[in-house]
Amino acid sequence: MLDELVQAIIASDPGGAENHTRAALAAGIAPRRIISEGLIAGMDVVGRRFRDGEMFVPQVLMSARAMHRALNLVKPLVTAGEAVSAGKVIIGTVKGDLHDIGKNLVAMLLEGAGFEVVNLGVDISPETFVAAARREGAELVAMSALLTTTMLQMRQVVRALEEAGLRQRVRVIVGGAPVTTEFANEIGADGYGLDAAEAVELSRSLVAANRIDVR
Ligand code: B1M
Repeated sequence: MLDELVQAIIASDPGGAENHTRAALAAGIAPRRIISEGLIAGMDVVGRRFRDGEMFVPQVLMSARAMHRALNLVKPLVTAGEAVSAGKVIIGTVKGDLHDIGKNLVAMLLEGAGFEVVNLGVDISPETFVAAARREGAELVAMSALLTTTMLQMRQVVRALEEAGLRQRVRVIVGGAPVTTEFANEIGADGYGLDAAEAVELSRSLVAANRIDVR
């Protein structure tokens, strides 16, 4: 039954995802299992296929819509004790930059992977990133930039997090077409994601390592 849900997500089929979720709930499958073995499993495949060029932006957006439809059914049923977040992420496109398609894909795949995502939108100042990271108790700040001019803002955000005393507990990842691993290292970020799937893998490993560090 959960296999069918996984297939509906991969097939970018919101109606199917909703139906299979209802069927799984009716069969008594725990909401938490539906999320991890249905929705997250499906979005994992979507992320990998997108990275490998086997799925394209419109399909990924429809898969994310399917995931959200199903998630809306199960989320209210997840009890407080059952809800295990993969981590809390603040994501935004940096100041001066209005490109948001790639950033939204990253946000959707992160959500699909079980992260709690606060999507700030576009044209986000360092002060806004810092305020959101503090307010939300974020474990990760994720920044996107598509312009060679605006990617420089990422350095300001890293500095602002340092000045606010948050850098120890908040990991930072960056991405977007002009960004590189070298640039990420140079500005003191914790990692660079080439694409949305890589951003998810990186986020998983950074949050897991950070949770061990702060224990
Ligand atoms: Co703009 N634009 N644009 N644009 N635009 C580019 C980026 C450009 C390369 C086009 C070109 O000249 N060939 C060029 C940048 C040149 C440069 O700086 N090197 C450019 C320019 C110059 C501009 C304007 C300055 C044009 C003008 O007004 N003269 C202007 C700037 C506005 C501003 O931001 N202040 C501008 C405006 C726009 C539109 C508003 C028209 C529109 C954006 C609409 C929107 O986003 N809602 C737009 C678009 C659509 C593009 C192109 C055509 C497509 C970008 C896109 O969405 N790609 C782009 C050319 C191109 O890339 N072919 C271009 C699809 C998306 C899925 O990919 O965003 O790369 P991408 O995201 C990928 C990865 O990069 C990565 O994962 C994603 C999925 O795998 N990724 C991350 C992204 N963020 C990540 C974060 C991570 C990890 C991975 O971790 C946190």
